[in-house]
Amino acid sequence: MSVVGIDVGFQNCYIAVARSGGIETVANEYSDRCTPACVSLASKNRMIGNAAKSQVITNFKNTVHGFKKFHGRAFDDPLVQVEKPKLPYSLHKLTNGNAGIKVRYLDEDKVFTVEQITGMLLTKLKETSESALKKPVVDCVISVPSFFTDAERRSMLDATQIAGLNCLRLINDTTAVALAYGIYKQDLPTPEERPRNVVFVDMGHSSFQVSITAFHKGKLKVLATAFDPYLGGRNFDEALVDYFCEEFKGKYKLNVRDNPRALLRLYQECEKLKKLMSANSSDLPLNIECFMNDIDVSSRMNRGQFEDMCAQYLMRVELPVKAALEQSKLSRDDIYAVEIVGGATRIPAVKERITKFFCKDISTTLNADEAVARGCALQCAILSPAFKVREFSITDVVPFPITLRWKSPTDDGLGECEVFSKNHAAPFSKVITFHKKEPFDLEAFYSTPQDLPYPDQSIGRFSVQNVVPQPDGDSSKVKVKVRVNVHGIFSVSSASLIEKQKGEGEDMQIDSEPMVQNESRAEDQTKMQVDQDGQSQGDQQNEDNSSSSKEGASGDKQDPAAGESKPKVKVKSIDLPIVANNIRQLDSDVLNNFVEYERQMIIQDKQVKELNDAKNAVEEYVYDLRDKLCGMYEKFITEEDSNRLTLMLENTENWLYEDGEDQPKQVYEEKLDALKRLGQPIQDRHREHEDRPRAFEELGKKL
Ligand code: ATP
Ligand code: K
Ligand code: MG
Repeated sequence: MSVVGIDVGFQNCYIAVARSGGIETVANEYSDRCTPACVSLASKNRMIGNAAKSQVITNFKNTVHGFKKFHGRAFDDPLVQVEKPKLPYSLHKLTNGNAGIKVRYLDEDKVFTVEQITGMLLTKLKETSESALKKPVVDCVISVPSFFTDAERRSMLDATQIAGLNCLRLINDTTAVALAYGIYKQDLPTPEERPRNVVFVDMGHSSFQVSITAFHKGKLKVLATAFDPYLGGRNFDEALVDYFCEEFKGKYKLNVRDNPRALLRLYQECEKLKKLMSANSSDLPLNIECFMNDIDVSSRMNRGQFEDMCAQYLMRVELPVKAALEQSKLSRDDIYAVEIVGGATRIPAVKERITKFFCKDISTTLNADEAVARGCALQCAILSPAFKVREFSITDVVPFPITLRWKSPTDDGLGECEVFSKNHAAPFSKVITFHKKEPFDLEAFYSTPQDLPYPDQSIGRFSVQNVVPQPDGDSSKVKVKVRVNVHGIFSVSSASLIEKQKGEGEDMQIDSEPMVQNESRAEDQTKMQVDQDGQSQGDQQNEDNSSSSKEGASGDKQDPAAGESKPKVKVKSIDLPIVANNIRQLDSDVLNNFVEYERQMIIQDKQVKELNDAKNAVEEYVYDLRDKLCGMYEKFITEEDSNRLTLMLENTENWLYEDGEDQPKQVYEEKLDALKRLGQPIQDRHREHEDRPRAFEELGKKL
């Protein structure tokens, strides 16, 4: 089992793995620990990560970035419509109404779903972790923003499956950071002591998240989360881009927005300038050569101007911070530390706003770029039975309240109740008791559409089937388990019908208000229960799907229907099937097709890579041998042979740019072999010569 944590950022992705006893962030083949969230499609292959980023300008129509926000969204979604005109690539409405990404790939027009694009990115991240760990990677933990709704989380999980990953947990960004902060702290309060409350702030490229977390020895509990899903580093880039577009219109008569390439370059330069301004408050230049219509442009900017320009964004920093503190019901004095991560928290004005709000210096003890990935890897290590790591229990929160509404075909009465309030502990299961004579539907939805950063409040419809009256015609007691699972996804996870046995008292509660009870066991205890049932701990996340008919339900004790004085009666519980509808998730056959297609694309990329490697090997050999012929090999070949070989090398080089430009792999391999047959004897003579004195030396040492 692999221990891998992945931070899939809007702009930057990081991977951390467990290796030789510790958690470390790993670098990709470019020796870069950051892999850009970028995928570029081409006529023969795909480029992903750093290689794709270098195509952003040259192949802008087919280079996809900034897609994280499209997860689980329809093409007509207002957010998608706002983003669309800013994208250098095209979006396309899929038959299911979702937003697809239209590109040219293998010389054909193709539309990919966002799950496929993220799947491609994850394929790359999977390969990077595999080469770091030198073994196949399947199990992992991946981070998502804390404000992601069910649809977005499900879409993210679909993407992990497309990449052949098994995501053990989708963990919220700020919760991963909290784990990275807490797990190594030796001085956390004991259970009797007051908790240590820490604020975590993460401003990335696209969003701003805040959480307040209470720590005790061996555990953390998130008290509150708040966010601005639309505030991040890119807003600051955009402010600069807007400014310079205006300026260049007047100064150079350039319409930058009409030229996608120029606009993309301006974005890149503005981001660089923004970063420079974080370290430097003086006037800084912006120079772009041959920007548009062969015109070089130049301008200047300083931090003061920049902050004025971004006042509207800076104003928004305080809001989630304040909201989180209010929800946590703590005062500023209860806060032990404010830890900031995320690239955009490096903007001095952003830091100032946070410092000012808490009247407290902020800490930067965590690695701003890597903390999320490290937290993910730590969570993966905790979940892995193969890896020894300090136990640390995590209680997260439900970001948006969830309501359940029910009705059955012949019922006139509709009912609803809020099953999970805002900031309710998660993961968590509850059992709701209904009294029903026939199958019924449960409609789950987010209760507060005005706070939801998603246009549709519905979560799904769950039909509880096979409900029948009792033999005496009475309603049956139906216990329904609702759950927010480890990924933060809601479901009606199981239902059972409790058969009345002879001798049981009459049930007076008929089809009235259902009874909600917290399952008597919290998440950690659920695990114990699972163990008792003879399943391994590793199966815990599959618990949702487990179904078996058991004698006696464990939640029964608190049920008032079974009166306290009555002798304990045996009840039989029968599992009921649940059919989930309107869940925003890919159909399994569609998903399987995507999995298969991804595999084919991986093979295609591998073939292209092998072909390029074979071609490059010929080129390298030509250059290497030519250099050596007039250098170290000079004494080991006759002048005549050397001239002949040099000519041959020159011919090969020309061939590589002409007929040899596009040949099957085998042709390059044969070419290389032919060259080596001539080069090898020279190399051998040289080596023999070199080894001889060394052999004498060795002999001398021995004597
Ligand atoms: P998200 O969390 O929204 O999904 P992300 O995780 O990809 O995005 P990060 O890598 O945390 O984002 O941060 C990237 C942002 O931080 C970019 O806008 C980048 O320009 C900005 N950034 C990085 N370094 C600096 C700096 N020194 N000064 C200002 N901004 C910076
Ligand atoms: K990141
Ligand atoms: Mg991030």
